[in-house]
Amino acid sequence: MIELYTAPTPNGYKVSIMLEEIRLDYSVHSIALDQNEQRSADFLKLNPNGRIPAIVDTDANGFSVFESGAILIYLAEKTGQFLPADPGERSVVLQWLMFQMAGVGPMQGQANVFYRYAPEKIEYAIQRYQNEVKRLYGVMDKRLAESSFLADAYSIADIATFPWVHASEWAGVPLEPFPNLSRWHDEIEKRPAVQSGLAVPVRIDLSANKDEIIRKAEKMLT
Ligand SMILES: N[C@@H](CCC(=O)N[C@@H](CS)C(=O)NCC(=O)O)C(=O)O
Repeated sequence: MIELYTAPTPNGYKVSIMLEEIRLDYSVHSIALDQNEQRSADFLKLNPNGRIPAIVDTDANGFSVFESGAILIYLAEKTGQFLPADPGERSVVLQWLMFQMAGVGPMQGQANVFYRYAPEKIEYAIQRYQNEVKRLYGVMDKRLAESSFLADAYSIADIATFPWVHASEWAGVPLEPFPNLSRWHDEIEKRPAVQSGLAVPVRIDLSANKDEIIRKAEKMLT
């Protein structure tokens, strides 16, 4: 059994989608980011970085894993799914996973902060991060013109990237200029496991709950 510590954010959805895809038994611990539960002493034992997601594998003597990319690799290796064994094929998956972890996530996260949450709107910072997200989306759009998925088949690279692209509007980056990325997004969105994963710990409608989400994010960022 996997214990998942999460919140309704793109990094959290990566792991809930993965757990739904691999059909592993899991229980959910919802972490209230606006109450700073991610910085509590108990949670810091699981993730010294004080961020969600984190998992505990009760079948492996309570072994815990933090960093969403490392969690996806752990679960893929544990179940032999969504990360090929062949060194070349595996490397392609890991290249796109690293691209997400080091590029799309951090840049889009900062675009969210400066475009959505920051009380002071700093035009230079908004442009800087939105333009970087657009550049990264362009790289994926080109790749997806010649490939159905980021790697050669549906993999943890797609699972890591989908929740961020799914929330592109929140960062003020529309998907229309990226037709291949849009096609990829729409196909992945239809997967039943993806729909179930997006409802963990609760399904959030970003546009309907805009003010509340911004208020909660402001609390977390102080
Ligand atoms: N590199 C980390 C990033 C995790 C991360 O930034 N999580 C955010 C939610 S998406 C969080 O916990 N934020 C709480 C905070 O900043 O205090 C990962 O991929 O797991």
